[in-house]
Amino acid sequence: MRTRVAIIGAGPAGPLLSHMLHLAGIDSVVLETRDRAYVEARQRAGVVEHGAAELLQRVGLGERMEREGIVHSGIELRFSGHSHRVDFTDLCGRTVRIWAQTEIVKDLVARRQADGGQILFGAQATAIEDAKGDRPKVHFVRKGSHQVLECDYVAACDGFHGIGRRSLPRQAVRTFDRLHPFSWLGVLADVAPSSDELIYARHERGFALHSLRSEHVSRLYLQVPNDTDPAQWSDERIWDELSERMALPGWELKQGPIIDKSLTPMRSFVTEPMSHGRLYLAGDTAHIVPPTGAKGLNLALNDVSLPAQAFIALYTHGDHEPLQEYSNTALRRVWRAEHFSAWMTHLLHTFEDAFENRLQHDHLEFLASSRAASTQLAENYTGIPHL
Ligand code: RFL
Ligand code: PHB
Repeated sequence: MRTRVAIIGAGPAGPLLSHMLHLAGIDSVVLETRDRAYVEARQRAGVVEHGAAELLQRVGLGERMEREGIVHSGIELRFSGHSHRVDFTDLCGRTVRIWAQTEIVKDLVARRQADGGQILFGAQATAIEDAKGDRPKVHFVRKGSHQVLECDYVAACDGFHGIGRRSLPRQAVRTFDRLHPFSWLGVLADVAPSSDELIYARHERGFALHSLRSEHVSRLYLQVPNDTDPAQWSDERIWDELSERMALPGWELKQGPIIDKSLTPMRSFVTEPMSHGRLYLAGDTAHIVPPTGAKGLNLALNDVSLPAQAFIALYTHGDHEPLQEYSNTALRRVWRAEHFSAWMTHLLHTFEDAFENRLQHDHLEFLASSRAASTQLAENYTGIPHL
């Protein structure tokens, strides 16, 4: 089997790259270890920033998002019984969209299949051979048989636990890693959202987030200790804790059946550089952010738009430079998102340290009173263009 670009992983990053290459007439094959139903149902992100929404529209994948997604022009911060709205439109002229990652993946997979693209589900990449040579190969196992995909380039979009990052020689990379001392217990609930906008709440019992998936489905998160077993959290306990952490006079959290429950560790992680020879890393395989800043999906989409343009420059104009510059260009946006995500995480979660908690409170008061401080949050949350 042979293709120009071998892509590992069909999260949002891999199929978007394959689609963008297809628009320029460049052939690719996507290998995905899971089946189609699994990747289309995996509950994850829900916020699409301004530039990422524009990117999806530009490549013809924005139609359902435009029709069914919800435009949000601000978020609410809750702390010490106060509420402060950060008005994105007023502060920086941009908005975000509530549009689930599951829907983006569904549209991408359907579009690749309609265009005759190859996404091989149930195909687990096991090794990347000769990334430094002219003819790299990806070894994979499908239906019990070992196969080889020969290619010009490999794009590893295989998430944090994939083989892409681990295929870079240890001496060629530097990694930056921080595991935060808490996790998120996330639930999906069959109940109309209790607020029109996202609520980020800091409470002495811990952080809580109110998000949504549609007019009928709410998505909520609670800060919990790292070793939490979601099975120990009954639906009643979850609703009680959410209500207490988000409490505001005159406001009530609507409750309903919980249809999904999961635990997400909070990690910050970056690999430098994001390429080695003919192997390019994109998305969660190269970097992880804690979800407080809603940046992971957006970084993954932005990452792949760079190699897509770089492969197009190479195959259509023989221009190697954008591909050579990929890692440096991508890392600028990655580090901005890392800083913002760590900062939001720090601002809103409860720590053991009393001094730290007192500083957070002061910072939240400052955000609520300073337009400049709120503007930097709005700029980063909606996504800084041209970074
Ligand atoms: P993915 O989505 O992990 O996809 C990688 C794919 O690669 C496959 N794979 C392999 N395939 C073949 N061979 C192998 N050896 C393979 N190893 C792995 C996997 O099966 C999988 O299908 O990575 P990608 O494409 O880089 O996308 C990254 C995003 O999924 C992630 O950053 C976001 O979901 C993060 N995130 C959020 N991001 C936002 O921008 N906004 C948000 O609101 C937001 N909320 C979240 C989040 C992530 C969360 N969790 C569960 C981690 C909320 C949560 C709770
Ligand atoms: C979500 O809707 O899943 C979501 C929203 C905002 C975040 C993280 C997750 O910061």
